[in-house]
Amino acid sequence: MREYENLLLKIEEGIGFVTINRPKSLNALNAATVRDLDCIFDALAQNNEVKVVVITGSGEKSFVAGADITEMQSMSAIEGRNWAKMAQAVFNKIENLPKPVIAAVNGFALGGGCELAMACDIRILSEKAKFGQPEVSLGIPPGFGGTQRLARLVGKGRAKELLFTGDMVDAAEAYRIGLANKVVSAEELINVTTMMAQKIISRAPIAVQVCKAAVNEGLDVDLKSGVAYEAEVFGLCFATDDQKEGMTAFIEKRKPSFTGK
Ligand code: CO8
Repeated sequence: MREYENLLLKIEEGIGFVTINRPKSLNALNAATVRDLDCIFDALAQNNEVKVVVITGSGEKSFVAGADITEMQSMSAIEGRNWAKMAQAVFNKIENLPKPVIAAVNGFALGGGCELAMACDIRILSEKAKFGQPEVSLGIPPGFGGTQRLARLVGKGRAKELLFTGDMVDAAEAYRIGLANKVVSAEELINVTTMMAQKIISRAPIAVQVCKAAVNEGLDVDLKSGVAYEAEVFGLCFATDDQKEGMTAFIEKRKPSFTGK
């Protein structure tokens, strides 16, 4: 895989660790970083060695402190719309990657950082994490999916409060309102995230993949269409070796050994 200007990539035991690496600006997302994310997620989708992706931020203070304000300051309306569309396409790509993506949120997840974390499947927070959509203090609304994904995650009323006030919430509050799956100490963050990734890797990969697709598809359609989609992918899994292995192993009272086929 190639070198990235503002991202670090480490692949270890099936986990692709992506680190946003602009610590001097608290890992703010400039256009070059969003382009890097676009390329890296294309590469991760194709890389069979990678089963689960983990995204985190460089340094101890910040996951991502938003889109880069210095780059946005002088944008025209058309440039603003194009910037939002470009980043939205990349975040949609992350959300629909056919592998689980976990955000290990090590500090500030503000604006575009909160939106990036919400495009991931699972969010594990350090106690130091802080979430918020402070865009209204800058004269703009969120533009990387925040108005949509926040409401889907925490509900309409709480999303509107966070969007209208621009307030930050700490990790405990983020957990309470459903923005976080787990909160752990800063020291434990990568270990706990790795353990969850390893557990997911030990399960049947195609089954995990179709779970992700079914949840994502289902949330965009009515319940009847969602459960119909579920029936299709459920049926499809009976054509896999892993379904035979999983059920045989259960009956033989042993651990399954999945191949992803
Ligand atoms: N963009 C650019 N630089 C940033 C950003 C950012 N989002 N956040 C922090 N930095 C820089 C600071 O300017 C500072 O640089 P320097 O050392 O050169 O002065 C450095 O990072 C360290 O930051 P601070 O000194 O401010 O650190 P503090 O600990 O005092 O404060 C905060 C940390 C609270 C995170 C503070 O930096 C802050 O409020 N940052 C901005 C947070 C924010 O408003 N984020 C939302 C940005 S807008 C956005 O994400 C919209 C996405 C959708 C766009 C739609 C397109 C049209």
